[in-house]
Amino acid sequence: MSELILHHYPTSPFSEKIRLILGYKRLAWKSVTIPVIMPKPDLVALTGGYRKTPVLQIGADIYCDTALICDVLEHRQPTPTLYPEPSKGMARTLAHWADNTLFWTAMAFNMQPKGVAQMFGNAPPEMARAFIEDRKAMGAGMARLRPADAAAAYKSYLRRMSDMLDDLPFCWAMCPASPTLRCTTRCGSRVCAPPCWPTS
Ligand SMILES: N[C@@H](CCC(=O)N[C@@H](CS)C(=O)NCC(=O)O)C(=O)O
Repeated sequence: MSELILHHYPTSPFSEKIRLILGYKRLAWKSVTIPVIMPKPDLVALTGGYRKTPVLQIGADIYCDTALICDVLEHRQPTPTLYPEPSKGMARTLAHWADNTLFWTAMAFNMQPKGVAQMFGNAPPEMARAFIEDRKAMGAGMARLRPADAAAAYKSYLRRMSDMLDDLPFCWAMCPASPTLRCTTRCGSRVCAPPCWPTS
């Protein structure tokens, strides 16, 4: 069977989602570290133009988007499952919410000046500027949350997740919930940085 190769970079929350799942399923994998910002000539040549992170390669097959990558890994290694009955539908619904609503709210919250200062604290200022410009170009035309709205929504989401998790390792106790949810939450509390996208 062809080996799993993950194209990723350490600080990417969506990559962390897949790294956690690879560990959860005890799958061996090889790592290719890709650039955090454009240009990414090797990656886009491989994907046919897709620039986002991560990308899974299995032989000559390339899988973009972590929802698809989850299904591929679930098929390859069904146990332990990401989608246990009877909460299979709930797990997918939670993952979709975490990958979209929660992720973008966390990004809007973290991209405020204090968050950016924290993320790029020890890095040269050009690095922060290049990152912000790259993500602005990538998100051109996207609706953006205002910082105050992002802060209010994010706090509320964190409270809800805390209520759901309580003393349990995962949401709904027996299911691994959404690793993105766990990773994004850690980014939100500034343990893991940087977020991927600016909002202003
Ligand atoms: N829906 C995609 C979102 C992936 C995504 O937005 N990844 C971020 C990194 S965490 C990204 O691509 N940022 C821009 C980049 O890496 O060039 C997925 O689930 O894979």
